[in-house]
Amino acid sequence: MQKKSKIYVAGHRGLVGSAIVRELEAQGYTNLLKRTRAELDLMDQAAVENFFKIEKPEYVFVAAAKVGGIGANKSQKADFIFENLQVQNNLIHNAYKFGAKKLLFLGSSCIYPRQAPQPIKEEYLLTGPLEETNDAYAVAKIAGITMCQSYNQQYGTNFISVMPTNLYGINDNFDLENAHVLPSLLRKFHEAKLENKPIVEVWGTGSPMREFLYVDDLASAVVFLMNNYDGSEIVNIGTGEDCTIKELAEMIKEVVGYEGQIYWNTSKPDGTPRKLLDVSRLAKLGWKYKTDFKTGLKKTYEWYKINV
Ligand code: GFB
Repeated sequence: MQKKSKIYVAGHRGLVGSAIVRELEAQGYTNLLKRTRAELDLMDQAAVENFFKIEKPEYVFVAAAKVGGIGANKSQKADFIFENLQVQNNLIHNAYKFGAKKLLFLGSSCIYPRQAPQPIKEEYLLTGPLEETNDAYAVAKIAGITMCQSYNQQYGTNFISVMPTNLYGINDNFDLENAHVLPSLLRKFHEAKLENKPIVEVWGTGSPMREFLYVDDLASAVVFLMNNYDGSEIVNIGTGEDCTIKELAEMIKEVVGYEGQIYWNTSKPDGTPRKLLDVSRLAKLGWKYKTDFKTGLKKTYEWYKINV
């Protein structure tokens, strides 16, 4: 990308999209294209086609998606598969139709088989059954990856797909029913501290393991890959380290300064036992994450206290 390239960030207001915009601006890219949902409904095929026809972006970051934690994924499977397929089809097809130079598609680490060997290598994709709680979302994302690969093969496009691990950071979703575990627990422990609640409910057994990447690092990785990677093979983006949900809860309890007890509600699902990504492909390309977990957690909590 050149500093004046026309770069469209689809989903620019979300956790990932807003971080990508911050990273692009910090690196001096001045010609960024953004549309709010009110300005452009990405579910509307004709509207998206018209937008690409007029604007003809050169680079497209597909950071628009319907996303959520285990609760949302389990209870809204129809919405997750329909909305994600619709949005990515519209963006990928029109990026091809109106000659985008390059597109970066964002998947997720939940696309891998539930029992994949750990750490998970990119080639383990489609080698086993998916995690039930998020199979609808995973199938949609796998379709997006396959679509990018198919358009590259048939039409000679340059559409790359990247698989981030669990992300967190400023501008995340803190809704207790639909959010991911980290923002949910930050909010639960924070509110319990303010309201002097004696106990905080945490879902599941606490034994599953999760890897967390600070969203600004993800943004740095996707800008790096947009500028340095042209393959059709997917690329994992993560830290290569994970912890149990129990350790996460203890860390968040400490960062927030909550003194009460934790109640493990095992009627809630645990989800995938582990999904640690093998990040050696990305390391070989020359990128590594920077923000250590404690620092990222503190930054996110500071932001939360001021903005939420
Ligand atoms: O981030 P999360 O909701 O989704 O993490 P996944 C779920 C894990 O955290 C489960 C535990 O083991 C939950 O039992 N957990 C404990 C909680 N307390 C809470 C809580 O208050 N809220 C939530 N949400 N979880 C998602 C996929 O899987 O990962 C998505 O469903 C996406 O599709 C995302 O891929 C990155 O990490 O299990």
